[in-house]
Amino acid sequence: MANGNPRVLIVIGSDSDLPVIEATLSQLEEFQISYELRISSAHRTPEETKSLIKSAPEDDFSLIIAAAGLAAHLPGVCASYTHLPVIGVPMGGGDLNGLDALYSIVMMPPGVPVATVGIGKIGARNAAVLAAQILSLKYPFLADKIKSFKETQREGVLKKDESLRIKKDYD
Ligand code: RP5
Repeated sequence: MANGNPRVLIVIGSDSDLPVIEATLSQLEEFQISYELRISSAHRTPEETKSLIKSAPEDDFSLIIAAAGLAAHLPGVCASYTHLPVIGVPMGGGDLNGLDALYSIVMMPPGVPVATVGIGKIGARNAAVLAAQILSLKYPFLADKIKSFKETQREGVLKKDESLRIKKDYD
């Protein structure tokens, strides 16, 4: 635990996932959650992935966010090697537009869940929000940050409603 701040391990299957996972990084930064990003592939570097994930608790990580595309086994493999919560982010692209990754990540066998978010950048951002919500159970400063994050969203919608309201009356 760095200065009372939880640490999140982010694992991506390839550097080609980086442009999408930047949405996770910036949202974690907004919440001031410490993180480390690593590239590790369930298929291309299976042994290194195993040791990275097995050592995550002693390396002081509280939660893992794993992102991969195509036959995306990385989040599930991470979940198989750790008791830490794993959030899976399916990457879009490929001939199946990310549906392959979504199904691979979400359809885990009983007893080995991966908390799966949506495909692509929206999911990547939500992964950070979900991580903050899970970690807020132990770190109260995050509960305050999430509350104000939600309040900002609420105000944004109200403001848009005010400026975009469309009305049509027929007598
Ligand atoms: C997955 O295969 C990676 O997570 C990436 O989304 C996809 C393609 O990888 P590259 O061929 O671009 O390295 O394992």
